[in-house]
Amino acid sequence: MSIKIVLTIGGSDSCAGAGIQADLKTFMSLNVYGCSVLTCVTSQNTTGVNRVDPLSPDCVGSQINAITKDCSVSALKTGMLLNRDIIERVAFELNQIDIPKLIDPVMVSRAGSVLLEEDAIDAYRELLFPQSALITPNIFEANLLSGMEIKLSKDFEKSANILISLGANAVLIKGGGLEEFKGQDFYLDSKGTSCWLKHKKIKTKNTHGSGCTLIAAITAYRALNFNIFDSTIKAKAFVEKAINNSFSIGKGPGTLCHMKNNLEEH
Ligand code: PXL
Repeated sequence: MSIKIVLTIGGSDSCAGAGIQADLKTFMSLNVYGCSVLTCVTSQNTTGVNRVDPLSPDCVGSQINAITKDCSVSALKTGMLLNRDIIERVAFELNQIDIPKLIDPVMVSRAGSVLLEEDAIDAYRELLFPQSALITPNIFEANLLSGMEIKLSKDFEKSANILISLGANAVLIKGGGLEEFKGQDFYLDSKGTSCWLKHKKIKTKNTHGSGCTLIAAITAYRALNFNIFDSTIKAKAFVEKAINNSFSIGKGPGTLCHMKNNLEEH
């Protein structure tokens, strides 16, 4: 059997709704084989993040080397990179690999947890955006990266243009963090294709991990040879189904359903 291999580089989420765990579940559901490089370990549950422990940049670099020297990876994504030293090392390693690289500039979760040290924002712009096939900031991350605040729907395009001018090949700004833009994401690429991708507002609190799941699904479809735009559209449909089937696992917001059988039944 031949199967496409993808790689995720990011943090562990102990409640497994986001981070590396969400990525691996998404990859499996979409029939690609996921390898994983850990950058940090978060101690979190559905009520919040209690603690974050980083791995050393050498450890992160060594994991990337181990995989890329052996396996033929078709596409990769980055998630929580936590600090400047890790971003620098990841950027250095990724510069040697010529495959589609999808960058989720994880800084703040929807629930408001800070997931990136403050002095690391520039490193995203300088080192990772120029190598990216796609970046997928949420509204709060787009605001920090572009230096302007998105308030109205016309601001998405302005912000996306700034992010493209910083070197990203394509940008998807995820609206879900603000109630009025739930289910609405704005896409722009360096060739000028732009479009709103919308799905119905789904009334649920169980959306933990939707950003990770979305870019993991885009990465999986890209590895399956769809272009970035088509991969994004297909991934949106996957996430909509995964949110429609979401469930509670603790006292706080629950998680998307990544289980293939349940998604197919819906
Ligand atoms: O959703 C962003 C994200 C990424 N990675 C990890 C996370 C989260 C959000 O909670 O915990 C490990």
